[in-house]
Amino acid sequence: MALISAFTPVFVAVLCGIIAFFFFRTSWRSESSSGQNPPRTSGESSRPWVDEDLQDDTEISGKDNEDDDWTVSETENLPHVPYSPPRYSEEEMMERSQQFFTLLNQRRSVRFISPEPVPRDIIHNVIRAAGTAPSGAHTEPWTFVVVGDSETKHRIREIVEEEEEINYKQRMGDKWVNDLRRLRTNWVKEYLDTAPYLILVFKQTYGVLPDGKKKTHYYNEISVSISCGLLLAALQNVGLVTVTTTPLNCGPQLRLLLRRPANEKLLMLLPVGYPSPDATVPDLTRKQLDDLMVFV
Ligand code: IYR
Repeated sequence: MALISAFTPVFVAVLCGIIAFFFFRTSWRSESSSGQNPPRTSGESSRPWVDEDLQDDTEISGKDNEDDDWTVSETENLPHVPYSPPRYSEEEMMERSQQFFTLLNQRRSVRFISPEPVPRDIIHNVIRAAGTAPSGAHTEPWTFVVVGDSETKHRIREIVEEEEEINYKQRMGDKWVNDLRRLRTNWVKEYLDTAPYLILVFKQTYGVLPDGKKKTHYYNEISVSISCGLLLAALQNVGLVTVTTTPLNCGPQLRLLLRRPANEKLLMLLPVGYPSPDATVPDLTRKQLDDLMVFV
């Protein structure tokens, strides 16, 4: 008994030491994850689908580029003109809205694309349609690179498959790979060879004027994403198919291959063509109106 009470101060000191050790270790950990330390690489990221190459804040007043020469837009010299688009009767509106929904509801992401050629003028028109998208301050921050050359398509396939294999095996993580299992996707992308065209959509993170000054491209990612939506609708309208792919970590290599400038970042890669005669798609259903709309 006497021995225990003699050791009590020692026990208390050791206990305090252990508690202090765990306390400081925990608070150091929470600090390091609160943005004080350098960002984690995509391999360790909790959001592995956010491509590192696409993370930029050039549109926030170019704050990372304060030394650069940014232009200031001219003000008030743009004329405003009358606008009167077609006006339909309510019956026509009903009919047109129903038809448009039916058309878009037939769209599916198709991974089996026929090599059958597609007239180039049709590709020109669908890209014109995509280029009608609204954009921040009408900056039109998009570049659509159309690849029809077989060798370039094959090189793109090699780059994408090499990165995608690492994505599936390491970067994406078990949960993501498991979530995709029922869609039967993997890193082998035959459509990158077979599709008559690959359309690589780049967002311009800023513009470069003829005098070399930079121009802010507000909301460039949202603007280009809207243009991609219009492009998908335009393709559906002519009976062509595609699959929206965002090849993770391939942007820089593909940008160099296609000799695009440093202000352009790959947002989406769309293989385009007719579906293969034996094409299949997963038997998915869409949400009903009540599940996707809230009316207030
Ligand atoms: N980019 C990969 C993985 C992939 C991710 C999502 I989210 C999909 O809906 C489908 C695939 C690929 O293209 O295979």
